[in-house]
Amino acid sequence: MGQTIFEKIIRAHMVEGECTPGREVAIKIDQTLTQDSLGAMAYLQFEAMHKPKVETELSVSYTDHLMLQLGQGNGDVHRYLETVADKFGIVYSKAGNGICHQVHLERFSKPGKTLIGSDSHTVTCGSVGMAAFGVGGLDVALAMGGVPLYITYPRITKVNLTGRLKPWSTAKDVVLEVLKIITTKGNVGTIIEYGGDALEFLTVPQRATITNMGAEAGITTSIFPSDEKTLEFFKAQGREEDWIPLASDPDAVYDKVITIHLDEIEPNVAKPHSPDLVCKVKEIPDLKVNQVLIGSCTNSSYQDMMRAAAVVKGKKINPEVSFGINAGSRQVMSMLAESGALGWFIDAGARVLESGCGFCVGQGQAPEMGAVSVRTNNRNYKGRSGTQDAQVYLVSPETAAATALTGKLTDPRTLGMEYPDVPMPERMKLDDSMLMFPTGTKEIYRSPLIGKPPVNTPMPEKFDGRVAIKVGDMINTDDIIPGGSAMTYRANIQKSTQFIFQFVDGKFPARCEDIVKEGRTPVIVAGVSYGQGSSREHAALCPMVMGVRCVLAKSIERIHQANLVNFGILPLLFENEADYDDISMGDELAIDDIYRSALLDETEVRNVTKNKVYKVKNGATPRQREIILKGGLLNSIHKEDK
Ligand code: MIC
Ligand code: SF4
Repeated sequence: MGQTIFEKIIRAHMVEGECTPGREVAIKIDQTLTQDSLGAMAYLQFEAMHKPKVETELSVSYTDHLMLQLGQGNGDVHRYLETVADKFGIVYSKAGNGICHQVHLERFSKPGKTLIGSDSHTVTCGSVGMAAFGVGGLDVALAMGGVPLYITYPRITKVNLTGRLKPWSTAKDVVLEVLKIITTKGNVGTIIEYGGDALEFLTVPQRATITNMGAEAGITTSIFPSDEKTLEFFKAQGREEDWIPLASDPDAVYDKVITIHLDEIEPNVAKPHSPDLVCKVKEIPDLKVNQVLIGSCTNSSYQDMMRAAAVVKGKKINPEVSFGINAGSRQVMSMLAESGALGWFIDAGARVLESGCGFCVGQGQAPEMGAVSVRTNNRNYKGRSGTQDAQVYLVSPETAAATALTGKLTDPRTLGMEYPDVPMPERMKLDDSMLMFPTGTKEIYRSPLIGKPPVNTPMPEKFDGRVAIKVGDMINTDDIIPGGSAMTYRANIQKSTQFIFQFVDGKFPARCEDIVKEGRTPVIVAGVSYGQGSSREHAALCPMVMGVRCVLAKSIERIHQANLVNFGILPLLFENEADYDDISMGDELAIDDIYRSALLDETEVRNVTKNKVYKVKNGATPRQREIILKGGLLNSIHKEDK
């Protein structure tokens, strides 16, 4: 039987296990990346392993999330990251060099290699034929220490892209179509392999927009073949020697096949507050817009920015709109400046923001109360913009630029302009001077903000739980632990816990404290797709510090579930979803003989308050169940230290 691209890469990196959907496979990791909000904790965990150097082919630490530097906190983290990278053989990308996924794609991606990153959008590099995964920081720390990564071998869906995009229809509109079809839930354990005759017209930056938003669908990753278009990209990056061809076998078998005709794609928009609430832009006429922002790791390549610049060139934006741009990397920013396009933006009335995550994660540009904000990034979760009641719509850069001109959500085809032709430049501007290559000479910088990785204890002998919070469906990690100003404290768990469920139920930390005081274990009860969105392990780490030992949900998303396991929290899934309705906040939940029950595929949770018994499935694999009982992976690392 022929092999898919994914299977070829996994087989070439397999350490143990098997390529059968649902079974665990351990793979060697070639490259890792981290960003500054989650990186510090990952490097603290790596330090706890006492390895002299990283054991990967390449590890890069990026500075892109914590860019505002209001007070010394962000600067402290940057300096720690720079010095710890120098010591352990890690490349450090300085603040201003760009967003991790954009820069990694440009400067370090390699077809056929494995990449993990402590950021869910690490999957972006699937666009050049890498097997790229978003994971928790602890998984990155372990991979840097040479430990293989365990993944559950996924089911593979083939998405055939046929035909050709019409002018003004873009890669963003394609991935929004994919999200409309597969939605943000129910995709755990799946990957997408893209193929079809349309690929000969899709450049790597376009493919990267598509793989990037796989994270929103909750798929493990997505991957494109490495072909002539990929080679064109590597030539432009001056890295032709890093390219290899990679394709699936003609008789490769897929779990499912979806076909999307690109000729039929029209400008799309994701409505508040979920990336899968997709309709056509033309279906929302007359929506007055207060803010337009172009940028993020989804849509700020050179071509994206140039097309948007061409739309506003020689015109003025609507006076009632606040318009901002941030290029994905310094490479893009510099080329915009040299081509004159930066001037077109400025003349039109744009605010120029620095290359980084910025508005995408509530680091600046929070709009006014109740504002309508049209953005090119990938997530429009409630409150993520920094304004709880803002209405965020996700669109392509072309639609965003047209909207900035009119002040209303605008289908760019109605502007009556010719579609700006922006081919892939033969050579991008190459300047790696903001990458710091390790010298092994610097002292590691520490400040009180840089804490220690917390350690869990083994599972208590008796599991007497109490429901500390009951949440609904699709609770994302931004709901569990917000972005924005809370991100400054990610290197310090005690401080981070103050923000847990801040906008969902601010009393959660105090309630956990009370439950622990009465000698019980706090339990989180949740609906469908609990923990979707980011890879932030703090969404598991902070509850762990508060004593949580079990999440009981209808379903849990992949990265979050792995993080729960890493920190010794048992992920249990209702066998009968209706049992969820039965449970109330404060109910006493008991699991009998936890050291035996937690090892089973199926077990029971007793609701002592309601005198009911629920059948539950264990979300963890047999290997992971042992880790949970020991109190998580960190605990075992520290045990080995002693
Ligand atoms: C995001 O887009 O939500 C983030 C911020 O990049 C996160 C990482 C984080 O929480 O720091 C992600 O996507 O994993
Ligand atoms: Fe940064 Fe936004 Fe991309 Fe996350 S999604 S890495 S916050 S630009």
